[in-house]
Amino acid sequence: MVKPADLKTDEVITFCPGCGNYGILAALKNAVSELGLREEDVVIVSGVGCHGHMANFVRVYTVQSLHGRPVPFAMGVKIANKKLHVIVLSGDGDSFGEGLNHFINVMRGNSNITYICHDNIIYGLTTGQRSPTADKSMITKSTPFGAPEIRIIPVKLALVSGATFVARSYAGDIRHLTDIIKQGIKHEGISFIDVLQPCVTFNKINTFDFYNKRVYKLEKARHNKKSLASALKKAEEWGDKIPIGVFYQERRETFDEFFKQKQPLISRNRSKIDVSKTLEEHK
Ligand SMILES: Cc1ncc(C[n+]2csc(CCOP(=O)(O)OP(=O)(O)O)c2C)c(N)n1
Ligand code: SF4
Repeated sequence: MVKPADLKTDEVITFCPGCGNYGILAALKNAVSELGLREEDVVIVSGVGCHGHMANFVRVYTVQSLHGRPVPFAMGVKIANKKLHVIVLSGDGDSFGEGLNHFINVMRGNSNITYICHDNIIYGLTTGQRSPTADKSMITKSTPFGAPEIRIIPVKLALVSGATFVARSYAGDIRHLTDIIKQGIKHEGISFIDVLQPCVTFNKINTFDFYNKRVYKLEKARHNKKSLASALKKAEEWGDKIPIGVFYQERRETFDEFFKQKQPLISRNRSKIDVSKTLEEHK
């Protein structure tokens, strides 16, 4: 079995000291190791942002795609070879700014993909502009007077978009995050995990201290994860108490089950397929 240390690459990790991304990196490696997955069966597709650099730091197949566009890449990989475990790493800007349409469509399409959002409530890589998950009142360098838009609540958006596994975890609780990622990977269908990820450099509000005082576990709160109504109610909780854990889970026909894909496309016999006519048409 591959150990977390075996999943280290030779790249120099460029996250700021103390960044919440270190916790996500550790939990992701733990999850791959504890599930006994083979490196060659895991594909990470990231967007562009600080989160996107993580594609360089895990020794599995990885693609760093474009800002806001990890979903089309990930779906392409999954369609070509449904046996692979495909994991999207995205940011709150990547997911809910540039990539919002992809987010909604992949949730309702129920592709068998694990979608992890590094939610630091800020644009980290571009040095601290407002993100769609920020409160109206949050002052940033791009919004010195706050902003008129109310915040997007990732868990709520995933729920109303039709996701079949919706969870939240916290980069400061690596054990909890590891378990949630493992559940997400094992889930048949789309699994969405919103990770509370402190950006120690540009977000001075949502710090480790802020979350340590507020997070509590749904697992210990007798939450019924089969009830969409209960999940939506919990999704609205954001104040003195912030829930983490699995909000909702259901089993529904997946993207590839709908298309009755019995075997990965790459294992189909391609020797009798003649594409010369199509190539000719597009000359
Ligand atoms: C199409 C496109 N638009 C904008 C950018 C500039 N850009 C790069 S990263 C980023 C925001 C990153 O924020 P987030 O997705 O939350 O990731 P973080 O850096 O916080 O992990 C932006 C706007 C880009 N690279 N490509
Ligand atoms: S800018 Fe923020 S999110 Fe990016 S590496 Fe630094 S602390 Fe982490």
